[in-house]
Amino acid sequence: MDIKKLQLKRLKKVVKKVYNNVGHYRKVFDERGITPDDINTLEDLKKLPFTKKDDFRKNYPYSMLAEPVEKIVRIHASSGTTGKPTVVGYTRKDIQTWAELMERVLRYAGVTERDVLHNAYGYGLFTGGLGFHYGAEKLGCVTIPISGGNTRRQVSLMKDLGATVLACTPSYALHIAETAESMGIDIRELPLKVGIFGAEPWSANMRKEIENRLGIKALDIYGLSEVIGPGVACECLKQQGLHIFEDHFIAEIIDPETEEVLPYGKTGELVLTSLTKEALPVIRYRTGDITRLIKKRCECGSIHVRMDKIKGRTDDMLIVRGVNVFPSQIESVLMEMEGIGPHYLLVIEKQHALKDLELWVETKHPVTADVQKKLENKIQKHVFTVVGIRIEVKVLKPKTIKRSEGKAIRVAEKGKTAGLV
Ligand code: DLL
Repeated sequence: MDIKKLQLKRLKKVVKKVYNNVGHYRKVFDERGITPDDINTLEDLKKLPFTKKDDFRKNYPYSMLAEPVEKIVRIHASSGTTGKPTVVGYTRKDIQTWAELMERVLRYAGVTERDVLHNAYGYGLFTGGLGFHYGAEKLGCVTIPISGGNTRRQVSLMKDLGATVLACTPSYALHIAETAESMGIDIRELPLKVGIFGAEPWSANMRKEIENRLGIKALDIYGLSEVIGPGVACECLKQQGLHIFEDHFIAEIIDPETEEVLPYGKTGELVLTSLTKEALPVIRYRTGDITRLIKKRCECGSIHVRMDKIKGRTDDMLIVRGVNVFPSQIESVLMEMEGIGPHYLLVIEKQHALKDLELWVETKHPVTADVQKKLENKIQKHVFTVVGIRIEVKVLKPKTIKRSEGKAIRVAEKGKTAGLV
């Protein structure tokens, strides 16, 4: 069936389901005077209200579920740095759908039953570990459920068990590379060939750094707990953007201020509607992630539309003297500089009414005070040229900034950096 026809059929079904089963959707649809009968074309999606993270908070923990508890077989939750976490539920069929999507991700990366997958995403309430695990078992490769942490042991096991695929956050991939170097192990000599990295923003230059240090092809994977977990979109071996699996999700890009839907190619906030989820369908979920859709078909032959690498989250965007800056832009600048390590921290004076921003970054090798001063000036100039803002730069000794085992912390408030360096 044509993908658009399939999407419409599934959209009608899911809209009916949430209207009948979820108090929140019934209420917000009623407020707009919309019923499921108003959805007759894909364009009609625009009539439906957006869903926000706050709706999950208000309906904590179970009221967004469209199935009774006896149909739920699994719960996950997003970390939620502020307030309550977002709780998400899955039916048995949802777990199967998710495993199919994750198997697809692995196939896009060229993984086969002969591969050995070292899965260093965290197992537990976070969707990364188990999401990859079920997809890998479905595909039939050897799955190593190592989870995050104890990095020296990770390196030894990767070597001993002959890992060919690495799955973890991009920042943890770098930590693994660094740990291997300190153990005198050249990871590029190992059979490892591909990495599937996501759960946090990472720049194109970070990709180069990871590929060089690990001697692999590094692919991007995207997803979020509210929508299913990892497996919403991923790169193929062409590395030209992430394919959004359109048989299961409809993607829109909106202007985050006006909420107007933007055309293909325009950058804005990604909005996702799930088409096949049973326990927790989401209608027009505002992800907070900034990207754009690419209309042109990919050379790989996939029918699924692509999006650019995520630039950052709307709530991570810093406004420095009127200029909008995403941490990934600063990261990109740093990665191009000789002698500077890929580990950094942006230290802000105050979250709101932002005035001052400091960039803390490490050198790769120990340097003299003189070289350190020169580097600070050089980085400051470079950031100014590329990003357009003048910021304070503090060059630190190698291995001062805390390494991440999951999602890296890139922004911290001044006075609250204890434990981060
Ligand atoms: O991070 C799911 C996941 C696990 C994705 C493993 C990929 C790999 P949450 O913890 O709910 O779920 O966080 C979702 O993480 O809204 C983005 O802001 C960010 N994110 C996820 N993947 C990427 C990516 C998982 N490839 C939030 N690039 C999302 C940039 C990403 N940001």
